[in-house]
Amino acid sequence: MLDAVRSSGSIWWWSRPWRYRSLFSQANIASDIFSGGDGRGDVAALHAPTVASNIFSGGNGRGEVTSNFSPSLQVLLSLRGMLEGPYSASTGLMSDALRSASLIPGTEPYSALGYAASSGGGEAVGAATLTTTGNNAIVDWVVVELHDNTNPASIVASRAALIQRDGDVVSTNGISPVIFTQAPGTYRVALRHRNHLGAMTLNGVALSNTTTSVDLSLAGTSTFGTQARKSITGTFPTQALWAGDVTFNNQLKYAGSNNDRDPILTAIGGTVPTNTLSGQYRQEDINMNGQVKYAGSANDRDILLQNIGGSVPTAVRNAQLP
Ligand SMILES: [Ca+2]
Ligand SMILES: [Ca+2]
Repeated sequence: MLDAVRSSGSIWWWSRPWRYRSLFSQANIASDIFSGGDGRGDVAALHAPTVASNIFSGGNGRGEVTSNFSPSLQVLLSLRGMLEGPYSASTGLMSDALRSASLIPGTEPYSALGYAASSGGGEAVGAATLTTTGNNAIVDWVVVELHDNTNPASIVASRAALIQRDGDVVSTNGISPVIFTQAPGTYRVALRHRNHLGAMTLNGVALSNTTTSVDLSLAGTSTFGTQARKSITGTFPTQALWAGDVTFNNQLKYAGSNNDRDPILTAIGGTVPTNTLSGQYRQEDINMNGQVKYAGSANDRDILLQNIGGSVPTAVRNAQLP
């Protein structure tokens, strides 16, 4: 920018940059600001990323674009719970034997079990997430459901998620709260697992795009129904989901049609009860140690028998879900 001044027959040139800097100091101003196009403040720098270009021609005006300040249609849930099968009351942690044996599938197993997700389904976990060890190591896949508060039989959203050894239920990155694409509101929260009985909060929980915590391992968190969880005693007492639903039909059954015991015997060959089956990710592996076992120490059948009452083999236990 040079100005010319004629003085005493000579031409003198000098720079005057300050004049232009002071006028246009803001970044990203549209070049057509004085020619009918977008004006100052309509560009991205002023938090109006989608202002309509027809601002001066009868269309939407500044501040009328809905994307500017609308709330997110997301709710974040920090859920915690325990699975009886892998839980140890002496450590307060669940075993991650399935993970350490590289048996946890990369894609959620619930679709293949016939679970009809109301949303979600097909969630996948990266191999790196399954390398974490310690308290936050991944134990298995679970399903988290949001139920309608006034009509709790209605599942309004569901997501497959991961559960850590210390009970935290996290999204597929192994760390974050579970996110639902759902309007903020009050929902009952249910936790389900492929061979445990699911449980749901008795009360509605206000969820929003700020993380809300729900801990189903605490006795103080009331649950829907009667004895929805198993009360485990020991050094680290907890409320855990009942183990033993091999058939994933919301019922523990030891004898009779569609019982949960026969598949264990069938899995190990069907005839020799002392056989074991190792190194597989199976519904019949109730204690989730990577081994299907019908008799002997740490077998998968005794847990089922205990959970239907321990003495009357025809007794059943039903999941307390609406
Ligand atoms: Ca069952
Ligand atoms: Ca087992």
